[in-house]
Amino acid sequence: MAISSLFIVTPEPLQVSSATAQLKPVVAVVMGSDSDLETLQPAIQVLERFEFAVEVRILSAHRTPIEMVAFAQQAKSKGLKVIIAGAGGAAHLPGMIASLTSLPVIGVPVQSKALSGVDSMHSIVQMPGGIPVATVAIDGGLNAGLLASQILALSNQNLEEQIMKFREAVHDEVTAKDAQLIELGPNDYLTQM
Ligand code: RP5
Repeated sequence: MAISSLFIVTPEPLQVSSATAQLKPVVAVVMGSDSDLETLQPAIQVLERFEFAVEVRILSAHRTPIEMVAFAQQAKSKGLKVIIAGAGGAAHLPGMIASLTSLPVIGVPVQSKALSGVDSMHSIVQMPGGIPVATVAIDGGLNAGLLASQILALSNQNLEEQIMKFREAVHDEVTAKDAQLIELGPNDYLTQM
Protein backbone atom coordinates (compact mmCIF):
# COMPACT_ATOMS: atom_id res chain seq x y z
CA MET A 1 0.00 0.00 0.00
CA ALA A 2 1.45 3.36 -0.99
CA ILE A 3 1.82 6.06 1.63
CA SER A 4 -0.66 8.27 -0.20
CA SER A 5 -3.29 5.54 0.16
CA LEU A 6 -3.49 6.41 3.88
CA PHE A 7 -6.11 8.95 2.87
CA ILE A 8 -8.22 6.37 1.14
CA VAL A 9 -8.09 3.70 3.86
CA THR A 10 -8.49 6.07 6.81
CA PRO A 11 -11.05 8.62 5.61
CA GLU A 12 -12.06 9.85 9.06
CA PRO A 13 -10.94 13.43 9.70
CA LEU A 14 -8.09 14.05 12.09
CA GLN A 15 -9.01 15.51 15.45
CA VAL A 16 -8.01 19.10 15.03
CA SER A 17 -9.28 21.62 17.56
CA SER A 18 -11.52 24.48 16.51
CA ALA A 19 -8.58 26.74 17.33
CA THR A 20 -6.72 25.06 14.48
CA ALA A 21 -9.53 24.87 11.95
CA GLN A 22 -9.23 27.59 9.32
CA LEU A 23 -12.22 28.97 7.48
CA LYS A 24 -10.36 31.54 5.40
CA PRO A 25 -7.76 30.00 3.08
CA VAL A 26 -4.19 30.40 4.29
CA VAL A 27 -2.92 28.03 1.63
CA ALA A 28 -3.54 27.92 -2.10
CA VAL A 29 -3.05 25.05 -4.52
CA VAL A 30 -2.73 26.33 -8.07
CA MET A 31 -2.05 24.43 -11.28
CA GLY A 32 -1.35 25.16 -14.90
CA SER A 33 -4.16 23.00 -16.27
CA ASP A 34 -7.05 20.87 -15.07
CA SER A 35 -4.97 17.93 -16.32
CA ASP A 36 -2.71 18.60 -13.30
CA LEU A 37 -5.53 18.23 -10.77
CA GLU A 38 -5.05 14.52 -10.14
CA THR A 39 -1.42 15.17 -9.19
CA LEU A 40 -2.36 18.03 -6.88
CA GLN A 41 -5.31 16.24 -5.28
CA PRO A 42 -3.22 14.54 -2.52
CA ALA A 43 -1.97 17.99 -1.47
CA ILE A 44 -5.53 19.32 -1.28
CA GLN A 45 -6.70 16.22 0.60
CA VAL A 46 -4.00 16.32 3.27
CA LEU A 47 -4.54 20.04 3.84
CA GLU A 48 -8.28 19.45 4.20
CA ARG A 49 -7.61 16.60 6.65
CA PHE A 50 -5.72 19.12 8.76
CA GLU A 51 -8.87 21.28 8.44
CA PHE A 52 -7.47 24.01 6.25
CA ALA A 53 -9.71 25.81 3.80
CA VAL A 54 -7.79 25.62 0.53
CA GLU A 55 -8.03 28.01 -2.40
CA VAL A 56 -7.72 25.90 -5.57
CA ARG A 57 -7.16 27.59 -8.94
CA ILE A 58 -6.18 26.89 -12.53
CA LEU A 59 -3.69 29.60 -13.47
CA SER A 60 -1.37 29.19 -16.42
CA ALA A 61 1.88 31.12 -16.75
CA HIS A 62 1.45 30.93 -20.52
CA ARG A 63 -2.28 30.69 -21.23
CA THR A 64 -3.61 33.05 -18.52
CA PRO A 65 -0.62 35.17 -17.50
CA ILE A 66 -2.68 38.21 -16.48
CA GLU A 67 -4.79 36.16 -14.05
CA MET A 68 -1.65 34.49 -12.70
CA VAL A 69 0.00 37.85 -12.01
CA ALA A 70 -3.14 39.19 -10.30
CA PHE A 71 -3.36 36.11 -8.07
CA ALA A 72 0.31 36.28 -7.06
CA GLN A 73 0.23 40.01 -6.39
CA GLN A 74 -2.89 39.75 -4.19
CA ALA A 75 -1.98 36.48 -2.44
CA LYS A 76 -0.35 37.94 0.66
CA SER A 77 -2.81 40.77 1.24
CA LYS A 78 -5.77 38.40 1.13
CA GLY A 79 -4.27 36.25 3.89
CA LEU A 80 -2.51 33.39 2.13
CA LYS A 81 0.65 32.14 3.88
CA VAL A 82 1.89 29.37 1.56
CA ILE A 83 1.33 28.60 -2.13
CA ILE A 84 1.62 25.18 -3.75
CA ALA A 85 2.00 25.44 -7.53
CA GLY A 86 2.00 22.44 -9.86
CA ALA A 87 2.73 22.43 -13.56
CA GLY A 88 4.05 20.17 -16.28
CA GLY A 89 6.28 20.51 -19.33
CA ALA A 90 7.57 24.07 -19.64
CA ALA A 91 6.53 24.47 -16.02
CA HIS A 92 7.04 28.18 -15.35
CA LEU A 93 4.06 28.68 -13.02
CA PRO A 94 5.77 28.10 -9.63
CA GLY A 95 8.76 30.29 -10.49
CA MET A 96 6.67 33.09 -11.95
CA ILE A 97 4.42 33.15 -8.88
CA ALA A 98 7.48 33.11 -6.62
CA SER A 99 8.85 36.13 -8.49
CA LEU A 100 5.71 38.11 -7.67
CA THR A 101 5.27 37.36 -3.95
CA SER A 102 7.35 36.97 -0.80
CA LEU A 103 5.20 34.01 0.32
CA PRO A 104 6.91 30.60 0.27
CA VAL A 105 6.12 28.71 -2.94
CA ILE A 106 6.26 24.91 -3.16
CA GLY A 107 6.59 23.62 -6.72
CA VAL A 108 5.17 20.28 -7.85
CA PRO A 109 6.58 18.97 -11.16
CA VAL A 110 3.76 17.17 -12.95
CA GLN A 111 4.66 14.03 -14.90
CA SER A 112 4.51 15.00 -18.58
CA LYS A 113 3.71 12.59 -21.40
CA ALA A 114 6.67 13.41 -23.63
CA LEU A 115 9.48 13.53 -21.06
CA SER A 116 8.00 11.84 -17.97
CA GLY A 117 8.19 15.00 -15.89
CA VAL A 118 11.94 15.53 -16.11
CA ASP A 119 11.18 18.66 -18.16
CA SER A 120 8.74 19.85 -15.46
CA MET A 121 11.26 19.14 -12.67
CA HIS A 122 14.10 20.99 -14.37
CA SER A 123 11.82 23.94 -15.14
CA ILE A 124 10.80 24.22 -11.48
CA VAL A 125 13.94 23.25 -9.58
CA GLN A 126 16.51 25.29 -11.50
CA MET A 127 15.49 28.70 -10.24
CA PRO A 128 17.98 31.56 -10.45
CA GLY A 129 19.54 32.79 -7.20
CA GLY A 130 17.28 35.23 -5.38
CA ILE A 131 13.90 33.69 -6.22
CA PRO A 132 13.55 30.32 -4.47
CA VAL A 133 10.95 27.62 -5.11
CA ALA A 134 10.90 24.58 -2.79
CA THR A 135 10.59 21.71 -5.26
CA VAL A 136 9.16 18.30 -4.35
CA ALA A 137 9.43 15.11 -6.40
CA ILE A 138 7.74 14.58 -9.76
CA ASP A 139 4.05 14.04 -8.92
CA GLY A 140 4.89 14.75 -5.25
CA GLY A 141 1.55 16.30 -4.39
CA LEU A 142 1.30 14.63 -0.99
CA ASN A 143 4.68 15.91 0.18
CA ALA A 144 3.82 19.38 -1.07
CA GLY A 145 0.71 19.38 1.12
CA LEU A 146 2.67 18.05 4.09
CA LEU A 147 5.46 20.59 3.64
CA ALA A 148 2.92 23.42 3.50
CA SER A 149 1.34 22.03 6.69
CA GLN A 150 4.73 21.90 8.40
CA ILE A 151 5.39 25.55 7.50
CA LEU A 152 2.00 26.51 8.93
CA ALA A 153 2.65 24.38 12.04
CA LEU A 154 5.60 26.61 13.00
CA SER A 155 3.03 28.85 14.67
CA ASN A 156 0.46 26.18 15.58
CA GLN A 157 1.32 23.53 18.14
CA ASN A 158 -1.91 21.58 17.72
CA LEU A 159 -1.22 21.21 14.02
CA GLU A 160 2.33 20.08 14.73
CA GLU A 161 0.93 17.32 16.98
CA GLN A 162 -1.41 16.20 14.19
CA ILE A 163 1.49 16.07 11.75
CA MET A 164 3.43 13.88 14.18
CA LYS A 165 0.39 11.58 14.46
CA PHE A 166 0.38 11.32 10.69
CA ARG A 167 4.07 10.33 10.81
CA GLU A 168 3.23 7.65 13.37
CA ALA A 169 0.58 6.28 11.00
CA VAL A 170 3.16 6.18 8.19
CA HIS A 171 5.58 4.37 10.52
CA ASP A 172 2.95 1.85 11.68
CA GLU A 173 1.91 1.08 8.12
CA VAL A 174 5.48 0.12 7.20
CA THR A 175 6.10 -1.96 10.35
CA ALA A 176 2.83 -3.85 9.71
CA LYS A 177 4.03 -4.63 6.18
CA ASP A 178 7.40 -5.76 7.53
CA ALA A 179 5.70 -8.13 10.00
CA GLN A 180 3.53 -9.57 7.23
CA LEU A 181 6.52 -10.04 4.93
CA ILE A 182 8.37 -11.92 7.68
CA GLU A 183 5.30 -14.07 8.32
CA LEU A 184 4.43 -14.91 4.71
CA GLY A 185 7.81 -14.83 2.99
CA PRO A 186 8.39 -12.86 -0.21
CA ASN A 187 6.61 -15.22 -2.63
CA ASP A 188 3.28 -15.36 -0.76
CA TYR A 189 3.54 -11.66 0.09
CA LEU A 190 3.81 -10.78 -3.59
CA THR A 191 0.87 -13.05 -4.42
CA GLN A 192 -1.42 -11.30 -1.94
CA MET A 193 -0.36 -7.77 -2.96
C1 RP5 B 1 1.18 22.96 -18.46
O1 RP5 B 1 1.00 22.22 -19.61
C2 RP5 B 1 0.21 22.41 -17.46
O2 RP5 B 1 0.71 22.58 -16.17
C3 RP5 B 1 0.09 20.95 -17.84
O3 RP5 B 1 0.86 20.10 -17.00
C4 RP5 B 1 0.64 20.92 -19.26
C5 RP5 B 1 -0.34 20.35 -20.26
O4 RP5 B 1 -1.55 21.08 -20.19
P1 RP5 B 1 -2.83 20.57 -20.97
O5 RP5 B 1 -2.48 20.56 -22.41
O6 RP5 B 1 -3.16 19.18 -20.44
O7 RP5 B 1 -3.93 21.56 -20.63
O8 RP5 B 1 0.94 24.31 -18.66
